[in-house]
Amino acid sequence: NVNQVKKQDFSSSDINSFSSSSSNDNDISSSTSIDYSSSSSSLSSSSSSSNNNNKINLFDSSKNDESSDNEISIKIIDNSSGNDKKDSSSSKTQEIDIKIVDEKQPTDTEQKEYSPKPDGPFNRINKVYEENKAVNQYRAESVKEAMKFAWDNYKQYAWGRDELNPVSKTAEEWFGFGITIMDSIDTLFIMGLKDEFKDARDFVENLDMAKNTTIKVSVFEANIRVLGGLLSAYHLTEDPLFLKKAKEIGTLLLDAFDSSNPFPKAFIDVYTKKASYLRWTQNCALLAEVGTMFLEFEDLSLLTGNSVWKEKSDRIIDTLSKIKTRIPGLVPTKLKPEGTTSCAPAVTIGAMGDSYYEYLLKMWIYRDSAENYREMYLKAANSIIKNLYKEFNGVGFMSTTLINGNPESGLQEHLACFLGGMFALGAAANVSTDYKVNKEFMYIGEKITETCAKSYELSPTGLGPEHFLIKSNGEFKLSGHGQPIFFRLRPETVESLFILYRLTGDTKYQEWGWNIFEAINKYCRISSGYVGLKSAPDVNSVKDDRQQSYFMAETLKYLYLLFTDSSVIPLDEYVFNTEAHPIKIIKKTIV
Ligand code: DMJ
Repeated sequence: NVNQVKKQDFSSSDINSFSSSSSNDNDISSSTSIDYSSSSSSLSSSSSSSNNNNKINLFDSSKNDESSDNEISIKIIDNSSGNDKKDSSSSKTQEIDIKIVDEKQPTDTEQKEYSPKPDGPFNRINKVYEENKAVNQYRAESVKEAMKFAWDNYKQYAWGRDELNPVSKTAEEWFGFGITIMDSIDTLFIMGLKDEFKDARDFVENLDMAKNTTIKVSVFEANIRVLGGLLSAYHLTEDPLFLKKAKEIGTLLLDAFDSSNPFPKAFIDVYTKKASYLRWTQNCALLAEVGTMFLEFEDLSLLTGNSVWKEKSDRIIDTLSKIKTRIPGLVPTKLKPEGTTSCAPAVTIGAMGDSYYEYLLKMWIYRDSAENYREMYLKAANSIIKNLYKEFNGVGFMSTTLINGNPESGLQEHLACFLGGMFALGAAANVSTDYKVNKEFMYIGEKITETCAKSYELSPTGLGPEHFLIKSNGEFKLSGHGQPIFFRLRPETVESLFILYRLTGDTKYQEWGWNIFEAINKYCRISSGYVGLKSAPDVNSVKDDRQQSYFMAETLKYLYLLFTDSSVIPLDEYVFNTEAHPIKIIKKTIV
């Protein structure tokens, strides 16, 4: 009777590898719907429950994030004696406790019971999932085992530090936030790795972020990995600790902004609060760095009720929307801090540009009243197809960079392989009002995904290189051409495979993903963790010495989701940040 009421990787570290300078430059709940209307500073929220007209002022800073359990005791008088004639003496008085469960209390790490999502544009896998259930379960378990193995080794050799160096069994300190833990929490939760999740939570609880003395914390990386990871952990668990910590890192990141410029500086010393630029960019901002904060910053404002992050994010998108571009929607990669002009004309959808384009779409998927994002996305997407997409003999690929208006012919970066999933997701969400345009987006998404998967399939190790070339007869060239061809455990291809599988139900994406997983196990798993290869196509390649934090955040998460059923992180309920941390969509209708 108790009722429960109720980028060394591109982007930033890769960005640093372009640098000529030294390594110093390492140098409310889901039931609440939010009305963003058009005014950015007066968000209001109303409960979706029709009989509750309470208006919550989300931006009331006095609101306490950590509400507590309420227990009330009530008396129930039972008159049902089974006798028509009422006899008050036979009434039974019962005292029962009603526990009002606060929605933000931590939940168990158990998986929810399987209740498949209805078929629709974001889910076409129920039938094929059931048909191959045993295989799917075996594969999901295998990926889970890989996650546990990677985690256990990190725990043994690098606990609390940023990343594990498996060959030397040492730890890599990058900017001192235990990045691997922050990046892994949600994956551990999704996979139901309870003990590991508990260890991660304990670490987060005891971490005093303001005491970090790393001089140069990358604002971009801290945003996508630390803030993104904590927000996602909060969305999945509703444990207030994660929101408290997200607020902590979000507050520290605010020091990267000053009132005169819209863009944040690239680094922040959270201890002294001094911000600095990337030295090798001559104080210019990089598009991917400043254009990949919208989702995390808005979500933090929404969840805390403090508009400060959304205001920064609005100012950035506003500035970017006004920059004059040679090609509609394609913003130059290096920008003046005041945001009025670019520092150089080159445009890229690969390293240093990539996730800006991803976030234009994802902001429109995330919330209502995001027409500015949609328009900017459509302009960019159409220009990408027109200027960078090519098909040679049926092989479709993206040249990632436009220099002086000309595409770098035939060269594709692995980092740009996320575009397959991006184009397909936009199509499924009907980002264009023109049916034919969405159809074309889906086609491009499928083509890019296929090409990226092929770069793995054709490689003797089964692992695709960082760069590959498509010749004019459609042949793949996986080596040479002066660009790095390492394999760094990156996620972009398996990310697209996962998205395409959910959207089409075509099991070929699962097969390609499984082959990649097996190749990773064959060539990258050593006794003390997972490492990359210096040369992806070389079966005798020298291994690198790094278990990248995004391997557990992204690569293993997407591989796991490729073999789970449609109830696990449904694409109409969550949008992934660029580091694969799922954030709850607040848009009322997404298709
Ligand atoms: C990740 O940190 C993110 O996906 C980022 O957007 C791009 N690079 C790495 C993984 O390759």
